Amino acid sequence: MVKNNILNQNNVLISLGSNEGDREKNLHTAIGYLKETEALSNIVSSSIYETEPVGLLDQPWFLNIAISGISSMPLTNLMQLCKSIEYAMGRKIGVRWGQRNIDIDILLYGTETVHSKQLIVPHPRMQERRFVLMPAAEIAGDRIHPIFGETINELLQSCKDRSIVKELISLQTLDLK
Ligand code: PH2
Ligand code: MG
Ligand code: MG
Repeated sequence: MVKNNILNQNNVLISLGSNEGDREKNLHTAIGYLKETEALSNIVSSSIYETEPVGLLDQPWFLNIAISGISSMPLTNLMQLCKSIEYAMGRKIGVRWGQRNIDIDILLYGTETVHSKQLIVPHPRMQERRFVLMPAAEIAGDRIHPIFGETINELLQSCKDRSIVKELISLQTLDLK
């Protein structure tokens, strides 16, 4: 297998969302866990956006954020870690696309593409969702989607989703320490 580089460090792009409880605190807590476990280093985060629910409309508005970082953790382990953070934060198994206190989705993992029963990377619906692409474009607009061969900025430009996504807490004022 050809590794991305000799240290096998991968540039990871993650989307987080919350529409239950203290939404902002939930995002901070989840990012804190990712830092603490050293799953990700060199974390860069987007602003926090308040977003209209997509898929299942009758639920509270979300806060969404995107973060990028470097990870030397294999993709499946990182996915398991994201799931265990959701579990540790008390996420309940609810309806698909329904209300949740925290959702952590891996969008991109280096240039890897995986399509298994447990995991699909790149995230299969990222190109259809403004609430994913807007925050992601803020920190990784030039990153190329390994399947579509287009940048995040280009995907955002051609995205037909017109649901509302508004910047709530700008990167400048966001304190993610
Ligand atoms: N997540 C979903 C379904 N719908 N809508 C918004 N605005 N933000 C989300 O994070 C979101 C959603 C399923 O993961
Ligand atoms: Mg999701
Ligand atoms: Mg998810």
